[in-house]
Amino acid sequence: MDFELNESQVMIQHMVRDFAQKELAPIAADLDREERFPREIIDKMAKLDLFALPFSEEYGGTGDGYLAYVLAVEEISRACASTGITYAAHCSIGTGPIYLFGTEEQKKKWVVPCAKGEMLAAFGLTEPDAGSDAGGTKTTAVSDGKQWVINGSKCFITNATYAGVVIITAVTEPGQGTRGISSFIVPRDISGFSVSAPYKKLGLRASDTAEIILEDVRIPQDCLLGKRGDGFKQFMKVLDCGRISIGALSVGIAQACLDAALAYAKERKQFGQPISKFQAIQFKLADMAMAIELARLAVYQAAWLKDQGLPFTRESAIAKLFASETAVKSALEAIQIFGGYGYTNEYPVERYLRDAKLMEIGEGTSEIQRLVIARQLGC
Ligand code: COS
Repeated sequence: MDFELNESQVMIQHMVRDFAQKELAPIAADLDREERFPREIIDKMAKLDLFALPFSEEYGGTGDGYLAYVLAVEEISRACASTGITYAAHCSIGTGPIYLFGTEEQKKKWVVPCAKGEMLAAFGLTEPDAGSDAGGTKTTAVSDGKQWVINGSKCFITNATYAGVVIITAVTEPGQGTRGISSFIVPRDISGFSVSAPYKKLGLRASDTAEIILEDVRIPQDCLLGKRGDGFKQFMKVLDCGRISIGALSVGIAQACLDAALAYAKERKQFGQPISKFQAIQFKLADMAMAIELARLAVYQAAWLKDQGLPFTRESAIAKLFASETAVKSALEAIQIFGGYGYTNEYPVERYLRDAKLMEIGEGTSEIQRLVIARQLGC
């Protein structure tokens, strides 16, 4: 068993850490306060080929694989989780479905610009009445022989405002449950497609989340992704991948909590010495370090399994669940170490808590992850 990252993965990790700490960390608090989507940072990330990491060279990628991409998600999120979710939603669940299930033509048309970072992608599964029950999709797609006509709405869609393409699910065979759902590639610039104003969120405020409304949207027949009726299973597979990136995002946030809390504990003096000298604080820091290390191992293992072409449904759910709960706990403990200062926006730890909370909700709540793990156990 080899736990070492290879030379190229270490290089990517260091390059992204350097970029994120120099260019992103110093502006993360302002982005959050201004609720500003950092377009210029996205362009810089594209120049560094970060969007290309998980995709093969024939489709505009670098061929570095999912583990390399996960290392990048972690480092970006350690500096700014809003940018982390923008990046992860684009690569794993936005571009991922076309990369996994698209025809050669669809991949050339959509994956290539997405991998180059020339276009952002979004994933449209969730609806007002279909959240954890992803099979409850109400959006419909009806074929008139020449085109698909789509009607419905999708909510909580990351990157909705900026995406050039959205992959959505819609019912094509009513009454057939999850087997009657298909998925479609919907180009953004099309009549009947509109996006609401962004949601006002607790955290991840510099990321874009909005509702997508589809009113008699007509798309060509060749926008169907994979086989008719396969949409639900495709999206479950995509979520298996996406959950690894949410795990990586969580590890990044948790690491930022530890970084901040440790630095503060060494500086802050009470009773005549730095508070890091007190066991009460040391135990908190030790527990954080332990949980982060375990979460990181779980995330890397799931990514590694995916890169090897091995099953990873159970591992990705475990990684997402454990890492997201670790992020929330780490943020709470970091605030406790900062005391009253931690409760103010003078320090970043209150933002870390607000950002971390979404990790327990998005791409399947903690309760859904437990369900997935239990089913994998054969329950
Ligand atoms: N990979 C491949 N196939 C899968 C799968 C996976 N990870 N998970 C389920 N499937 C398949 C099943 O094998 C089943 O196939 P058959 O029709 O051939 O039997 C089919 O999909 C339906 O599965 P199931 O009966 O388990 O569906 P449920 O409606 O019970 O839903 C859960 C299962 C709850 C796990 C699913 O709805 C889910 O993950 N919900 C959360 C959705 C979510 O994460 N939402 C947030 C997204 S926004 S980013």
